[in-house]
Amino acid sequence: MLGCGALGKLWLTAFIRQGHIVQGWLQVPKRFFTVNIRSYDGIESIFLLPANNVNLLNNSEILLVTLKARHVSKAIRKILPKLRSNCIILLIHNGLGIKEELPKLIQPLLLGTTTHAAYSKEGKIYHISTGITSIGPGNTKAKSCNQIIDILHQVMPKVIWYNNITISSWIKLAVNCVINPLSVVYNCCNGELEHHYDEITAICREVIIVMNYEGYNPNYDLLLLYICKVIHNTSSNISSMLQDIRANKISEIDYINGYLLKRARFYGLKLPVNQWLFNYIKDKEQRYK
Ligand code: KPL
Repeated sequence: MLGCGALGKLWLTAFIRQGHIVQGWLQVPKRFFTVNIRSYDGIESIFLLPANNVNLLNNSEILLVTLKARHVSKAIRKILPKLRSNCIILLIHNGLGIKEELPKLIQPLLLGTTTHAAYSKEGKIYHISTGITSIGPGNTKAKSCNQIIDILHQVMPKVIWYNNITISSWIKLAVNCVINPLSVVYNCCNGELEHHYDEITAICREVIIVMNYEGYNPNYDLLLLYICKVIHNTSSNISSMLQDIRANKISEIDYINGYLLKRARFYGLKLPVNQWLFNYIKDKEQRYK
């Protein structure tokens, strides 16, 4: 596991419960680390897990990367020489635009998004809502990797395979374009956004315009309904962007609304609402002490 934040630890413990051998690859190397987790049904468990063991890494069948988007490509470049050629690399993160940053891989690459929600507080991971992980091929070598989905599905349901993952990634992008920056503007948990329907619809309209140019034609009402459902299901959650801003960390805005704006520029489009949100978050980040 590359990226041992809340989501990474959630997957690690889920793998262990199913009897798989796992390890964390930590930025500050350690031989072991603990994971203290509270599942969505309230059960608390503590695990002691191995970390930074090169032998284990050399023999890994799957490298699951749950790092924040902006750290993914650098971390993969570093670890790549230690991976065997058939080790599946699975990226699960918010936003789009990472694939373009990656080096050419000989390994199968899978791309995924998830609606599982988890956060970390005072050293403990809280799995606050279960969700769906959508996975699909990110290169031609991964086209026949769909059997891994059964294992991942057993580990942390639900996992769904898509031959074309890009549409799911765009839908997740739409969710994040709405919830993440708006939750920062109002400094609120996701559920509070139910009171800001006008902004939600305005952002969503702009996302749809770009999606149409990209060749996708999602139904506006259904997309809006889906976003509202995610807001409802994750109502007590503090979005990852608000968590970053509160902790004075650089957010994933470049890969969320920033990616949308990049594609819009490509088509000669202007997206005033998303541009405003992008500038707002950038401005916040520049004010960090
Ligand atoms: O992905 C999320 C995030 O916080 O980054 C949502 C779905 C908005 C849940 O909080």
